[in-house]
Amino acid sequence: MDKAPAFQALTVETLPARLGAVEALASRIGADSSRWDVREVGDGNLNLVFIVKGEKGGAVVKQALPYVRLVGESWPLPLKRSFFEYHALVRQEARAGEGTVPAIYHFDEAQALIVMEYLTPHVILRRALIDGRMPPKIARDLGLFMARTLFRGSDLSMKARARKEDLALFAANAELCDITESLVFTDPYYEAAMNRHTAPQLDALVAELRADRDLKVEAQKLKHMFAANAETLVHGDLHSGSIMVTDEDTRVIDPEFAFYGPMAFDVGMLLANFWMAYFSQAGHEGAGHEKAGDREAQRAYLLGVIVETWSVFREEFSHLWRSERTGMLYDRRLYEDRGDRLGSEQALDRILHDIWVDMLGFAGVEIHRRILGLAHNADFETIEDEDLRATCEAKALKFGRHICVNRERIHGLDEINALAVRFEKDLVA
Ligand code: SR1
Ligand code: MG
Repeated sequence: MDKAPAFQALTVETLPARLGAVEALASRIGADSSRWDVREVGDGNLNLVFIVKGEKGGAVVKQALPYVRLVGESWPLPLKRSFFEYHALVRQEARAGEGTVPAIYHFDEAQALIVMEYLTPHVILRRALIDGRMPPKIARDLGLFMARTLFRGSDLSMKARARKEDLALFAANAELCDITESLVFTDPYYEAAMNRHTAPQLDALVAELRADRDLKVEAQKLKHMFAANAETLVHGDLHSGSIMVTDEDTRVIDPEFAFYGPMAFDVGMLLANFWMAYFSQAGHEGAGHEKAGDREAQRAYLLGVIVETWSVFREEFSHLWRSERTGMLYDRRLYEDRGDRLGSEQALDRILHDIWVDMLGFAGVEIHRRILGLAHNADFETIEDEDLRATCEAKALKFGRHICVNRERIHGLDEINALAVRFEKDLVA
């Protein structure tokens, strides 16, 4: 049997010749590869991303590199992450529905590349929020996406053997989990070599957070949960840079960090990114034609998105609990089949309560790592005035600490959003 050719990174110049014979690509964009227009557009931390356009249309080619692009060849990373991304996309589409993730046209494991749908005129959600746009459907689409993928990938829905086999498959995504375990849960809380923060403005606050025993205990407890609670297939990197939007459409992309972990992780990471967008708005006021204060509507929109995302998640999760609970957990024979619907509702309330509490913890550490760790986000990074950026970041850091440490005592969306407003207006010591 022929061996698959060894991995070789694509370039703008080599892509047409190397992929010209891939039928799934040629049939979509046009067979004459000499006429393809190729652009490398990857601005993420890890991979190459090409947009390829031909006479019939366009497609995206995403290829993993054997190292972390953000850092360079000194940080090797397995190509197999592309395999996990492909398998996660397949499962997410099956669980959340067609049109929630990009359609996959072709997967080449040896070349670590996925050919997928070119989403246009979509933009990255993070960019849209920085620009002051208010895509109207994101809360509903993302609430549904999370409820459906997280419920249907768990023992609440899947047959026990199928889930355990899948868990074993994704357990090999260890290096990507290791990135999260280090960069999210540990590095922000000590002077790790690759950390950076806006200095000297944040120095005192950063020292305070690194000396904060309660915070560090919580961060390690959350890390333990992340590593040991293999509850469902999570996306694993569900931030606003992993979502593409138009006003009508929402797509979740980039699930290469997928693994079996806690349901609350995806929810917490997503809401953390909305809260960071909220705290960064002051830094984008006055941009272009806008005057100071012009981002008030954007702030209200973001708090509304947080409320709606959680409400839709909760409602859909509850609906699936009642209609699709076919796994080995909370067996219907213990509840509905013997007329005890209230018992099953009590169990549901408890599960949702646990997701809520853990979600707040994961959100808190995600906020911290984006300001103190290696991988920052554009919401804050694009604020050029460093004093203004630090002011926004400090509020977010304090809010993150509060929701992480006090998460058992925060009871609902009104309370959490009122807290966000108080931190934003500097009304909290
Ligand atoms: C070294 S990778 C840094 C970050 O980029 C990815 O998008 C993940 O969020 C990861 O933590
Ligand atoms: Mg990514």
